[in-house]
Amino acid sequence: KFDIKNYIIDDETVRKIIPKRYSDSNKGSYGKLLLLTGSRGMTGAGCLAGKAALRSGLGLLYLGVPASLTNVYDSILIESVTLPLEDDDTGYITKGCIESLKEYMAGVDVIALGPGLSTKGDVGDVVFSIVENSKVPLVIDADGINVISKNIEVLKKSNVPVVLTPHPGEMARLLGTSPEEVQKNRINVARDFSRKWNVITVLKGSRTIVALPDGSIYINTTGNSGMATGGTGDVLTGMIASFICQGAKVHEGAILGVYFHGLCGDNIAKTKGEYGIIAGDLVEEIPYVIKSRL
Ligand code: NPW
Ligand code: AMP
Ligand code: MG
Repeated sequence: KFDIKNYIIDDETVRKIIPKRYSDSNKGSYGKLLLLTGSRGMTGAGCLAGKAALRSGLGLLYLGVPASLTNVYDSILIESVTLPLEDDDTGYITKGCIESLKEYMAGVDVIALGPGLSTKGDVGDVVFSIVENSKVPLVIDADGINVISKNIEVLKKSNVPVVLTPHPGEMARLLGTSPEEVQKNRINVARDFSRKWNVITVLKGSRTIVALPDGSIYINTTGNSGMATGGTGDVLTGMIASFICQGAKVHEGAILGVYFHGLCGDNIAKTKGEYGIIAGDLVEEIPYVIKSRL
């Protein structure tokens, strides 16, 4: 068979697909993102993802978060609009929020979900409802992936492009295998998963792979071991969603996200080295790496 297409993601790839900005534009021109995130003890994930989306050029950020935790987001993410979701009063969303979510979902261009959500209580029901009902592209990470692992057939009920961003541990949960098995055969694992479930798979790790449903594979060339630290994946989720919101094709949003995310890590490593990078450093580096490739 000669239909296998593997590509490298490098400077040349991304320069052609960075969404343009126009002088005659406004915040609506650069998209509205709904980020469903957060649970007790994991508010940082959404703050990182949300800030990364804004630093990547997003027009408007809406944070769907457990009602009892909104204070955290209101004080940390002062540029975003907080949408309180019905919760159990201890910081875990409940099924009751599905109705209000439907209203919020109607007004946005992309929905990102999963960072810091937890898998407790009704999170699964809420995530499945979004997968089944969304009319806009979805970027699903972390606990969004973890609950889908328990009911993977739900992916067939989606009517929109879906990007899944598993790390090898999450990919193993999706497949019912071990991270070691995933790592042994990263390209084929990602390719088979994308073909079977008709999704764009971003299999993270050293040399992140972006796999498309048609079998194409894009291999990233940026990034380093300094990025192996808590919260860096949450930053990537925000970046990918942001580029799609700004008008990139869905798979191009994934390619732009992984490339610039890794480039943030590489730039920072030039001064700080690979030991002391933290996820928030990546967020602050985003504007500079984009500017460097325009
Ligand atoms: P190990 O430990 O190496 O044996 P989980 P999580 C494996 C939120 N966060 N290669 C790993 O295996 C996230 O958004 C919140 C091989 C382990 O078994 C999620 O909602 C933060 N194996 C939630 O926490 C900051 C690998 O996967 C498992 C691997 C849980 O997400 C932190 C670990 O993954 C965090 O982002 C690799 N490259 N990578 C906040 N500030 O609010 C991972 N594994 O159990 O899914 O836990 O990724 O921390
Ligand atoms: P997560 O595990 O969800 O927080 O995601 C970790 C992020 O850091 C992903 O984007 C990985 O690709 C990246 N990352 C982690 N370790 C490395 C590494 N050794 N080399 C390059 N990138 C890495
Ligand atoms: Mg993660």
